[in-house]
Amino acid sequence: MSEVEVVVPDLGVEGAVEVIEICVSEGDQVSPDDALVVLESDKATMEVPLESGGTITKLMVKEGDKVEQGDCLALLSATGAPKKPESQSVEQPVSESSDKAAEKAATTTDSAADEVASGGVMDVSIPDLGGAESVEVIELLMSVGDVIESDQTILVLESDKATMEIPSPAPGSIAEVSVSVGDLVSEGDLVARLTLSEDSEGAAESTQQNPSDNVAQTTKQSKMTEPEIEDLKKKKAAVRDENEQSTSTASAHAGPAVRKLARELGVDLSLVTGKGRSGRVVKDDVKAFVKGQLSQTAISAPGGNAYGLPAAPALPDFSEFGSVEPAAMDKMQILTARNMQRSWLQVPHVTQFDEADITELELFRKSKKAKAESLGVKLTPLPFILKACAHALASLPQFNVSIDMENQLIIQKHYIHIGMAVDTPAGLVVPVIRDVDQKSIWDLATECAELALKARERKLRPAEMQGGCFTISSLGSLGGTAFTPIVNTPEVAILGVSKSFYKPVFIDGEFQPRLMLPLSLSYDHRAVNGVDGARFSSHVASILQDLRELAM
Ligand code: CAO
Repeated sequence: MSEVEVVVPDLGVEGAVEVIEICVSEGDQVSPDDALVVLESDKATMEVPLESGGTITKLMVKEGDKVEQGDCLALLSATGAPKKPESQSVEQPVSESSDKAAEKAATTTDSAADEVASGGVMDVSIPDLGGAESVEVIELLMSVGDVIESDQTILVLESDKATMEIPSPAPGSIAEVSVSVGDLVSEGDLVARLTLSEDSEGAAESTQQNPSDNVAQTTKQSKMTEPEIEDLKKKKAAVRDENEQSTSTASAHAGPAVRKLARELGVDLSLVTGKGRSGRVVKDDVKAFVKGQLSQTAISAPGGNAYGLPAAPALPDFSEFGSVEPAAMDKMQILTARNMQRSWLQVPHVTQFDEADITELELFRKSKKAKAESLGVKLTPLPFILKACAHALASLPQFNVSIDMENQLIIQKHYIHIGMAVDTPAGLVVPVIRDVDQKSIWDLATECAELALKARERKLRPAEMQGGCFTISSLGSLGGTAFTPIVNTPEVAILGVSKSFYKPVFIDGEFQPRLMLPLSLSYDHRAVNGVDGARFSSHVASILQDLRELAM
């Protein structure tokens, strides 16, 4: 056995590139063609495979290092001759041509852009891929009607060893998409038709136009007929779903080997949490994700599909019964639907109904109206309900947990952060108010209003929607007498609040009109038993009935 240096081959790239993934460890037995590292330039991700088998004796680089041609990546105690003796060395592997192609792809067809007059329609074709042919389209980052800028990536290709981004050669709007994910393409293949912006030789047009504007713009510039416009709209709707998926996958940061593994296992990379450098998804993340999914399946449905449910029958053609109009679900609708379904199927729900007598609370709240106005705060019942729930969570800590069924753990939380369901034009969002137990009613009123406003303006940061222990869903301003809210997993309980109403209550020998607030507490019966469910709701009710209970 001889020890050899595995070096960075000619990458056809100017300057240094980053090591973004190390695919082996010291001591690993490796075979020819096993990936050693993944390198990344501005435009391409390249896997460096080994040409000889043997044992990795030493790794000379770590993730994040910058390397150039000839730099030593690892020492290999090689067994046998390199697989390709004509290669410059063991370690002269890689996708030289693919990488050059990627660089070429990155610079694309500037000349093509020059050839076409602005305001016209331009065919966008696959550029010179450095000789590579039949390269797979793995991501489609455009759909009909999209307004794009020059150099914006519209397509990602992947060969065995390299991932290449294909940028748009000019600004404009996409009039036609000629390829789909999974297609194999070669130099010269048409991928899209681009309606050039009037100022395509200067700055790109604003990308903030709405989809119908885009269609109109395309129509105007390419002089489309009415049937063509209809056809264009249909195509746009058809690609939207696929594009949604591609966009989410595109946002995953992962090398070709990882993407290949994910495809083989049918894993949507956008759902995988990357534990590599800068959130990069590595092979172990994909494997851990699959393991997690399998164990969830085992827990929820031994011997069945994910939930042991029969497949839903195909939908009928509703247009047979009257006029219909299908509309693509947006990302938030898809996410909400998935979360609700998962929680509904995984959590054994029980809903406890109760009523809180808020007659005195409402008198107190109204007595604070002037102060609220002077503070510029709207004082609704919600901050009081938040405070009551925080007190109940502290008194009944079995509600302030998450369940880890995989590891059979109950995770007790020692903080009290409460989510508040907010109805927005874009759908349901749940901002989280931190340390509710430590805040005053005025603080909570202010924060509720600020978070609800941010939610409706779609300005919430992800961190503002994370870390909740419990959720309140208040439909009190709308009506209804009770409902069964779905637990916002991984929390174990949620309080639904309906509209208060007067009812006669028998007190001291006579009926008195009392203002009652309906409470609907749904909880996860794995974490909370029925007695505690009743205790929690009556604890909340007793505080709302008499705020002095907060001091007890
Ligand atoms: N009974 C009677 N009136 C109530 C009430 C109740 N339970 N709760 C609130 N109100 C009143 C308020 O006092 C206010 O009246 P005034 O203007 O006269 O003071 C009015 O209803 C409107 O309140 P609001 O909705 O502006 O404020 P809020 O603090 O009660 O709620 C928020 C804020 C963000 C929770 C709410 O606006 C919202 O979006 N609710 C929907 C939540 C949701 O979508 N849940 C479903 C989730 S799926 O399970």
